[in-house]
Amino acid sequence: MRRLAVDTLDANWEHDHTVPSRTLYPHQWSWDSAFIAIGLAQVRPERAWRELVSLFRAQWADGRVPHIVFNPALRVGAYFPGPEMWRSADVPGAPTADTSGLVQPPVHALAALLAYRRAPDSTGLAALRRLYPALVAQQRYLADRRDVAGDGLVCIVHPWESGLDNSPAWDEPMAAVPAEAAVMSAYRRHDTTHADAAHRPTDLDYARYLAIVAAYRDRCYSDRDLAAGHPFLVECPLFNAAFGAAEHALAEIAVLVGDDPGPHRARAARITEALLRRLYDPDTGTFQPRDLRTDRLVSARTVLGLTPLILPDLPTRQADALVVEAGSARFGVARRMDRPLPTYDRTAPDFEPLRYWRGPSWLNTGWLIRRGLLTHGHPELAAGLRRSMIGLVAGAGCHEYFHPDTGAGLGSPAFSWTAALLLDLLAA
Ligand code: 9WN
Repeated sequence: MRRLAVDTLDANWEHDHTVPSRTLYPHQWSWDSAFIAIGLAQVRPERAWRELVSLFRAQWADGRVPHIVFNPALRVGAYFPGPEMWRSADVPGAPTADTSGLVQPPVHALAALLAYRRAPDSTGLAALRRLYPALVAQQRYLADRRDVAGDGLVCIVHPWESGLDNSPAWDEPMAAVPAEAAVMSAYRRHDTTHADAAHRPTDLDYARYLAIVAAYRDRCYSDRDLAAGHPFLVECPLFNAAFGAAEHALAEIAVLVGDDPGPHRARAARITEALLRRLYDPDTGTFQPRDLRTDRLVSARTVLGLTPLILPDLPTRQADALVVEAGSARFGVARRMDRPLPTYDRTAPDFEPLRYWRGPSWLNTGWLIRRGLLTHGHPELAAGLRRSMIGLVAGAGCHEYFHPDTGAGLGSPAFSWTAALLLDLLAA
């Protein structure tokens, strides 16, 4: 299995980064690079650092780390929507490379810390020193520009920023975005030529994705006065859990590079406190996204709500409630799991076992929750989840995601973060 994972990562390596998939996603993606670096650190530490450094080379002057960095060597149409839709070159402060204008969950500081711990040598320390100011600027962008509600949490402005693009968590806020599926006849979707359309987001989803991109692009990706009219404004539990975990990781990195960890610890505590105040729902015992356009928590129970378990300072009461939710029939985490962890409540009437983030099992969400279970003293549950995830790859290979009942491989068959996180799980 280790061999398969290393071969997958090697085949997807592209001069200074790893593509998530040669067919579906042939450019560099932000949070993919973080997960990939965690796995590369096990087998090719030098590449782990190049992966992160190349991504941060595309950081914007305002500190945002773009969710896609386009490879200029690829043909027009290699991915949709491509650079012609984003037009980053027109925006002051954007890098030389073409990029998107969105961000993804900031799991990079955690990735850098884990990569260093795996190979704590002088090369790693030099890379940490180089990355540290960029990681701090990434957090500062999110804290200063994206705290739309002024409550200490980051607001995402597009479902793509969550990384769980078509999660049922976004159905309520997306329903308010005006768009017609018919506009898609003017475009050529690239994803449905490489994957089954029945497994991917719908044309109506894509019409809304494009409408939100256009709204953000037409304001030159400025975050000023977003509350006054941007069509999608949501506080996501996973994004904010990553935001808090990044401050915990930065506190440790600060010690290694000779900076003061105190401000990072203080910020981490404030983020956990804000998550508890704004996104924890005591009635359901889980975290729910908040739609800032209605100021209401969305009701869908998705795997996003379990991810604040990665925060070491989550109080016992809420951590215990999340463990109960994880172990419920909705998610089925157990010492011996009979089925893989789904991305959505498997008892919900609109659970879809084949469609992308609306049911299938993905290794990155499982990896985060396993980490959270270890952090909060549940090694047997963490071991059950680990075995289940390794079993998925043993049965189907390094697929992008897996059928949440049968474990059959779905999406791209050679997906980089599956390979990378498998390497990390095998070493754990
Ligand atoms: C849009 C690359 C990315 C992941 C996301 C996943 C998917 C893109 C798409 O692929 O999103 O960003 O085209 O569907 O949802 O989490 O980073 O692997």
